[in-house]
Order: sequence, then C-alpha cells, then structure tokens
Amino acid sequence: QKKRPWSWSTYLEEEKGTAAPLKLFKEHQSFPQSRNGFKVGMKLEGLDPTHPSLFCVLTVAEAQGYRIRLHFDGYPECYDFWVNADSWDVKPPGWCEKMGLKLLLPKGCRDGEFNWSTYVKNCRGQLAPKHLFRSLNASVTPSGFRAGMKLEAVDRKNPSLICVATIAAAVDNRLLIHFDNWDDTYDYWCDASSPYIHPVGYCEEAELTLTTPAEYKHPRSFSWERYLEETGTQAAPARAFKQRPPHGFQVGMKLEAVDRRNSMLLRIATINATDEHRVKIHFDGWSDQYDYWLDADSPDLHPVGWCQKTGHPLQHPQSEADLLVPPGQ
Ligand code: MLY
Repeated sequence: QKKRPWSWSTYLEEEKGTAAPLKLFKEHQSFPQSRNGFKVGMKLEGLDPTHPSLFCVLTVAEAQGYRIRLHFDGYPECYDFWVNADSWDVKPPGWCEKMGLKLLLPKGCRDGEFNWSTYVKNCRGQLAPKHLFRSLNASVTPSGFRAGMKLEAVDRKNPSLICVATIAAAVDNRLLIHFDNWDDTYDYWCDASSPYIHPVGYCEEAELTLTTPAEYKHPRSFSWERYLEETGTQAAPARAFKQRPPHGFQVGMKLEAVDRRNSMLLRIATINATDEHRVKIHFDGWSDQYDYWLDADSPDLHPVGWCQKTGHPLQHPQSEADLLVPPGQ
C-alpha cells in the first residue's frame, strides 16, 4: 500500500482531532513576521538555559527554519541548545556590557581581558549584526519595577517554594529574580505578567508558607516590615504585578511542540491536561511516559502549520526519523 504524504488536514480528519486555535498562542509562539537571518558562525550573547540568569558567549552552529542551534564557545557540543530566532534570550555582542550584566566568557578567557572585536578577529568569527535581534526593538512600557526591590517568588527549581526574593536587574520589560542569600543558580528572568512572582505579603494573605532568606536568624518570626528595614530596601509596588490571565488551551487540542529530550525535533503533540498557567503535552504515537508539563506561553509550543510555514521538519507518527531517533536517546 502506497503512503500518501503526511498532512495535518488528513491527520486531524482521521484522528477526529482539533488544532489548538491560533488565538490561544502568544505572538512569540505564533507564525513569525520575519525571516531567520542568523547564519552559521555568527557570534552573540545568550542565556544559558540550564542556568537561566547567565549570559554567555555563543556561536550559531546551525539554522533550521525559524530556529537556531547555539554553541558555547570553548565548551563541548553536548551543551548546544536551540532557540527561536526572535527569542529575548539572545542579544548582540556588547549588550551585557552596555547593560552592566555579567557575561560568561569563552573557556580560557580571563576576566578583564575579553574584547569582542579582538576575539572575533582571532577566531575568524563574525559578530551577529544588531538588526537580526527582534527583541531589541520591542516597545517597553515603564513597569514600576526597579532593581533592588523585594518580592515573593516561586523557586522554579523547587516549585513548591515561594521565597523572599529581590529584583537583581530590570531590563526592557524583563526582571531578573534572585533569591535572598542563595547563590545565583536559582535566578531566572521573567516579566511582570509572570504567575511565579507576587508582591510582598502575598503568602500571608493567601495563608501559604513563605520561605525566608537562607540562614535568616528568626525564620519563624519573619516580618517583611522588619526585613525591609534591616536590609534598607523597598518592596516592589503591588500595582506593578500584572499577572497574565489563564490560557485558553483545552484537553484534546493538537499543536506542534519541541521535544525537550532531543530539542532539534518538533513533534505533533496533544494537550492531555491543563492547570491555570500550564499544559501537559503528549507526543502522538509515543508512550504516556514521555508526557510533561510546560508553561502555556513556552516558546517551544507552536500552532499547527508552524513548521511548514517556517521551513522546519515536523516529526509525525509515521515519519521515519522517529524510527531512528526515539525520544530520550
Ligand atoms: N533542597 C534544596 C532547596 C533549595 C531552595 C533554594 N531556593 C529557596 C532558592 C537545596 O537545599 O538545595
């Protein structure tokens, strides 16, 4: 029996499935307005996904549709990762210095000795041109958040904890969240609409436990008023928190999703559970053991047709690549 080429429309018909409606996706998940102009060899600054507060010196190692694979200069290829071309997490060379943020240098470079133009000359690289960075031109509305202000934030690595935290930096409309008296490995960037940040007093009001700063002397009798006074700091104003409304995704809707076990691959996925700000995705044709939860606004979720529009391969239940690369390997 001859196989017809795979298509979303026949698939949805056969499966009696529904595509997640376009209007449920955020702009950065939806069909891009521009082309991916990044070329292999271009160098840039970008956030390390496993240490999401730290900008690093990276090189574009591969471009595929609207996505790029980034390589940490001086480190093994196994740390390479993929992002969308419009990601806020990538910046042109020199951006960190301009913003006063720390930049992780290529392995072997010493602090104070790094200079982008000498560096690219020496390694015969190329600086990624500024106009390729869409996030630089994003309009920014003043938010009321300032570096140094305190808040209560979910520790994304230990999501059951809501903790005493500080805004370590505020750039564009993004905030770098740091946990008081902890090292920066728990830090992350988010924006004012994040469901993971709350104003001072939130836990008390909601009758939840607030995790106090590491080594805090009187954790049981923690009082924000006293703590702000002791640290000479201010609380982030409650009006600056603009939590996004719950998403509209529903169980059964289908979409295209990056497989985080092999993030070069995008697969057909079905939402099989939801909570207020997250969806649980199931990869069609695979065992439930590969299902996982994602934030509904994750840049790894895309509407049906995204791969075709952007020129990226899409793994589908019949595709041969699946036989060769099962998830998790
Ligand atoms: N069991 C973990 C908890 C760390 C929590 C850090 N947060 C509050 C920033 C550990 O001790 O590593």
